[in-house]
Amino acid sequence: MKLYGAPRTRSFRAIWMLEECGARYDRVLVDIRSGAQAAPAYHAINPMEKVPALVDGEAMVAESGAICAYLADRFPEAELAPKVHEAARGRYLQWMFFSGNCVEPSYTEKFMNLTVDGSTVGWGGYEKVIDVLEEAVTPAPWILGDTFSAADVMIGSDLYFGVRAFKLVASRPAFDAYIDRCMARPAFARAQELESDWT
Ligand SMILES: N[C@@H](CCC(=O)N[C@@H](CS)C(=O)NCC(=O)O)C(=O)O
Repeated sequence: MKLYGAPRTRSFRAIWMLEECGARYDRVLVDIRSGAQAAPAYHAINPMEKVPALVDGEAMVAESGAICAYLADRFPEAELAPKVHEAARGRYLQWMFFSGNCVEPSYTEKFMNLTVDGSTVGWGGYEKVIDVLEEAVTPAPWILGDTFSAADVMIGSDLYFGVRAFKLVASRPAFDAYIDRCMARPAFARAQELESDWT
């Protein structure tokens, strides 16, 4: 299994997930700061020419959310996703998709100081997304309740980057407590080390 990525990018989320799974994998640096993502060999892996991307035998997966979902299913023994017949699978999928469909565009809205009509845009607007995230992480400890899942890797990395790393999102007590819980996971700490030492 090979993870293609670069330091200080969304590759962090994929490494965190690989570490949660206990996967054996190689990290392959795609030097996006010098344009390596446009090489034809990498284009064949991710036509968007962005990182991260995962290659597992014949399987190729790009998009960090899809990589997390793929890994949760690929390593069922890690128990990072409710099974298909379990009721929790519904909320699990909801939060897996909420990250890319709502959190990401809401961060872009905030970062670019855009004015949007919340009932027209699919993500409902930045303030709404932040309020919904606060509600989601309040019951604790994890987004599905007692069980940590790939949905926490998605939402946890969104909040870690939004609140702590980029300080784009004003913190709230529920965010701080949730991010602290995420950061206390050994897999999160290993991912931080591996990502910063990616040469
Ligand atoms: N939706 C993609 C976004 C990936 C993305 O934007 N990656 C950035 C780094 S965080 C990148 O590769 N940028 C290089 C470029 O666009 O040339 C995902 O979640 O994987």
